[in-house]
This record gives sequence, structure tokens and C-alpha cells, in this order.
Amino acid sequence: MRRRAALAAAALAAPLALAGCSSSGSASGTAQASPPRLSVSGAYIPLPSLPDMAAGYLVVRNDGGRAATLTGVTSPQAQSVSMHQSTASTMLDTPTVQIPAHGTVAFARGGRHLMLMGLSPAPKLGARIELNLRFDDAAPVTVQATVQPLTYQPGQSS
Ligand SMILES: [Cu+2]
Repeated sequence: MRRRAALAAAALAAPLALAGCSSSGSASGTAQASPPRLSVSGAYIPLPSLPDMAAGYLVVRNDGGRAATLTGVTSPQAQSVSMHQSTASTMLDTPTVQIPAHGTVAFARGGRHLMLMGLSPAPKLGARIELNLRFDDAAPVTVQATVQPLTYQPGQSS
């Protein structure tokens, strides 16, 4: 009687284990999770009202199975680039930004943004500004941000 119960339990457990395995696929096992795979898209800079200071927006995507940390952004055309988070009343400096596994982080109007200071030459409509994104556990990514009109909304041209 007791043995039969154990067999029944084993029979029940086996398909559950298989189901758990197939539904999580390759993504769940921490030991074998794939390294971060980062890409950046939609980088743009609204034409700034000040000649040497601008906001920058882009989307960072991680197709890897492990999170990555964005540790900083630089540009050969700016003295400094900081990562900011807008709140209702102010902007907070965020020295690092976590990019989750199989996830995206958007720097977009009203939220996260890049703050470019000391731009030289002053940005003109259609110009491209190089941005270098550094990560603590993945190769750096370089993108060209296009200077767009103030009314530009991302997603129109992709
Ligand atoms: Cu800011």
C-alpha cells in the first residue's frame, strides 16, 4: 500500500519536473545563463535651447540571460555626460543603471535621460553625436545620437 503511494507520487512528480524544465528553457538556470548581450537603439537628442547643454534619449536592450550594469556614458563631443532620473520636482543623479536580463531600460522624456554638458560644437539639427556606453560586465557600445526637432517623438522612423 505504502509502495503504491510512493509510485503514484513519483509518476505525478515526473511530468511536473519536465514541464518546469521546458517552460523555463535556457533562461532560468543561473549557472548557465548566457552573458549580457547589449544593444542600443533610437538614440536622439532634442535640439537644445542652450548651445552647450542637451538631453539625450535612447533604449538599452539586454538579450542575455544575466543582468548588466551601465556604469557611465561619455561622448567625444561633450565635456561630461551624466545619467539622470527626473522626479516631480528635481533630477536625481544615477551613477549606475541596471539593465535586467532579457529586458530593456528606456531613457525617455519625463524619466531617465542623459545630460550632456559642454557640447562642442553646438548641436545642429540632423547632426550626429557619438555616445559611448560602458558596462561593468559587457563590452562597451557606441551609438550615434541624431539631433532632432524638439517635437520629435521616437518610434516614427523604425
Ligand atoms: Cu538631467
